Amino acid sequence: MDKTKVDYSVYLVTDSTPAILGTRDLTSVVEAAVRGGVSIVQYRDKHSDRDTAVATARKLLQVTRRFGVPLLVNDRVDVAVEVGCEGVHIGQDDMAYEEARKLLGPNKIIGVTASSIEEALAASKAGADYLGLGTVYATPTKKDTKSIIGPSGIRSILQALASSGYASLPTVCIGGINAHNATSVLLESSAAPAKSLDGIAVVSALVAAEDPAAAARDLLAKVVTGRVPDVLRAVAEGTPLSHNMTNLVVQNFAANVALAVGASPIMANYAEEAADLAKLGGALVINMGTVTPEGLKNHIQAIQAYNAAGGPVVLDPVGAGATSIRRSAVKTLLSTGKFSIIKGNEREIHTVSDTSSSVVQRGVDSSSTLSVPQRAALARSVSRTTGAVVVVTGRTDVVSDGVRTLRIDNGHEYLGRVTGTGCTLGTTLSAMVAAFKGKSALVAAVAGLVMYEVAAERAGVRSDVRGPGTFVPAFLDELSAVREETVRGDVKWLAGAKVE
Ligand code: 3NM
Ligand code: MG
Repeated sequence: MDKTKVDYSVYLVTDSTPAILGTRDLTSVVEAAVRGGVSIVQYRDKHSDRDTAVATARKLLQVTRRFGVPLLVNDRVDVAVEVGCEGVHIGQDDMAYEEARKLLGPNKIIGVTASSIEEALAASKAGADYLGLGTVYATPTKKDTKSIIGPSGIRSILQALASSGYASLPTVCIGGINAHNATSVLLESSAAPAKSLDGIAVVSALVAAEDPAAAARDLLAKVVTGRVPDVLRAVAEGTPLSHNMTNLVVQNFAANVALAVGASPIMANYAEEAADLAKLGGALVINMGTVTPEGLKNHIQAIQAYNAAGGPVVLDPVGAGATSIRRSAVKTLLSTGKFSIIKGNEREIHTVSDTSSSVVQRGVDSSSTLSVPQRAALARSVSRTTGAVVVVTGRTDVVSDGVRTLRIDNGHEYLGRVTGTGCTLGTTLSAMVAAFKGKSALVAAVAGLVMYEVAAERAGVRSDVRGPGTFVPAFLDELSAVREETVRGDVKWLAGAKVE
C-alpha cells in the first residue's frame, strides 16, 4: 500500500469495551463499517493481553486487506510489527515517534495525536504521516482527554501547520464527532485555502451504532459534504488549468464554465502541446463528442503526456455506445492510460464497462433504464476495473471510487434541455480534481457535481429564466456566485446539497 495515497475521510477507531461494543463481535462491526465507507481503521485496545491483541489485529487485517483500507494499531507498536499491518497511531504519552519509526521502518504509517500547536508542529517535524487533532468535543468514550479545543482550536492548529510548511500533511480530528456534527465540524475547523481537515475519526458513532454500515455511509456523506467548500476554495486559490480536448459543439460553453468555477481554460486539440501543458499543474479533459481518426491520435498522445507528468485526466466518453467506431475508440483510450475520473450517462458508462456490447445507443442524449442501486453497481464495477472515480450522471447521479459509492440528488431539468451540460460538467470535474490533486478524487468529484447542480437549481428557479435559452447565462452567473460566496466563507448554499 502506498502510504501517501491513504484516504482519511472516515477514520474508524475501535473500542472493545462492553460500554461501546456491547456483546457484538468487533470484526463484524469493522467489516460492516468498512463496507459502509470507512477508509482507514485503527485497532485501539487498552485492555486485552498481548496474545488476544495480536489475534484480534490479525482478524481485522483480513477484513481491511479485503477492502484495500489500511489497518493501524493504537499505541502497541509490537503488535503492529508482529501482524505486519500498515502502521500505528501513537499518543503523546505513548512510545516516542523516533523509536516507533525504527521498529516499523520507513514505509509504515505512523500517526500522532496532537492537542496543541506545539505538539502538532513537533510531530510534523519528527516525520509523522498524519496527525489526529483533538479533543474536539468532550466524549464519554475517553474520559482522560487533556484539552477540549473545539473546531476553532483545530483551525488554529491547521493554520499553524500551513504557515510552517506542513500544508499537505494529512489531518483528522477526533472527539465527540458524529453524523449530526461532522459537516459543521469540517466547515468550522477549515482554515482553507491554507489548510483543511482530510477527515474525521470516530469511535462510538460507528462502534456503538445499531447498524455500523448505515452509520458509515451516513458519516461518509456528511464528511464529503463538509469538504466541498475546501475543494472549491482550492480551485479559486490555484486557478488550475483545465485543458480541454473537446468537441466542436461545446468549446465556448466549456471555456466559460471553466472560468465560472474558478479554473483557467485552454481549448487545445493539438497533442504536441500536451507535454508542455501537462507541466502546468492542471488537468486534461478528453471528450469524445466529435471523434475523428486524427482526434483519437491526439487524445492518446495527450493522455500519455498527462500520465507521465502525474496530471489528472478526466474521460468523457460522449455517445460511446452510438457507433462501433466510438466503442472501439473507448477501448483504445482505456488501454492507453490512466484516468482520474470517468464521467458519463448510464449508457456511456455501460459501454465503458463492456466495449464489446452490441447494445446500440441512439445519439448522445441520455436516458435511463437502470435503478439507482443498479447504476451504483455499474459505477463501482467500472471504477474497480479502470481505477478511476466513476460518475454516472442522471436525475440521481452516482459517484464511486470502487469501494465507496455516493448518490447526489441535486440538479435541474434545464440541464437536460441544453446541449453541452454533460461536457461542461467534465470540465468542472477537471478543475476540482486538479486543485485537489494528492487528496481524494472522490471528494473532488462530488464537490464538482454538487456545485454544478446546486448552481443549476438556483438558475432554474430565477424569475428571469423562462426556458433553456435564458437558463444558460443564469447558470454561468450562479456557478460563479457559488464560487464567490464560498471563497467569502458563505456556504449557506451547501445546505441544499443532497449527498447520500
Ligand atoms: N482519542 P468518540 S478522543 C480515542 O482526543 C480518542 O485524542 C481522543 O471517541 C483524543 O468518537 C477519543 O466516541 C475518543 O467520541 C473519541
Ligand atoms: Mg494513546
